[in-house]
Amino acid sequence: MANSKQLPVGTVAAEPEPINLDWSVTALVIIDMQRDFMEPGGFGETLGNDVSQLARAVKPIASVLAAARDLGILVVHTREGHLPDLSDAPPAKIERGAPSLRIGDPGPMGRILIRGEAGHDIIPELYPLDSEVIIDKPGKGAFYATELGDILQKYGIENLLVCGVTTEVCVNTTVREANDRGYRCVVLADGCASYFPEFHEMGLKMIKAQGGIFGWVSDSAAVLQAMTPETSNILAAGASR
Ligand code: C5J
Repeated sequence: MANSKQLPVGTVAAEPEPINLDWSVTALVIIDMQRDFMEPGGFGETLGNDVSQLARAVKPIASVLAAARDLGILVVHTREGHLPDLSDAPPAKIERGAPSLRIGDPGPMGRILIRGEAGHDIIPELYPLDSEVIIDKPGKGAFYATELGDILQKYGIENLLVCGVTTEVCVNTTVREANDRGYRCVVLADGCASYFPEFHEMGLKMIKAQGGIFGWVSDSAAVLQAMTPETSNILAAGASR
């Protein structure tokens, strides 16, 4: 079941080169914009991180999300987290390090990184519509132990616009999984963030290096321009595909 609407093709300015995206077969994938990563008292902060580093990604994602909704492209939100009985959380993940609270412990937003708790929810600014896909994932990659691959196949998706947190962990892992499955991934630089700015930079460099070994890197302004029918060029010279 491909997108029932015939949508235009847009040329996205990106590195290492521009890319033409047929919006009918493109999905916006927003990774883990959850309170547990974004707000004080959640999983991210228990690991000793400065969660304020991630706020910069919210506005760029919100603008692309609004445009994607207007255009009618498939929107997928992911959430990292575990079942209340922790049966899907490997001991190796729970036990490592010396966090102030471990996965499953009670915190100010409910149990840390547990499905159904307030901290596991997506931040209000990017809250999913009922019609949008939500993928609950136990790992860092959105394909591991989830139905994401089946859903993308059902909709005939070939390209992913990827954003969210954190750049070098769940965004990078998902892009690598998607690349191996044959998807063209375009990562929004300003729609991603890390607790470590240097990891953000390197995480993006790793994706676009070597002729785009894992995918393309663009930004919200370029994607918004390519989503606007009046300004998007169909199959512009120099763009791949
Ligand atoms: C992390 C994520 N950083 N969503 N998760 O543990 O990147």
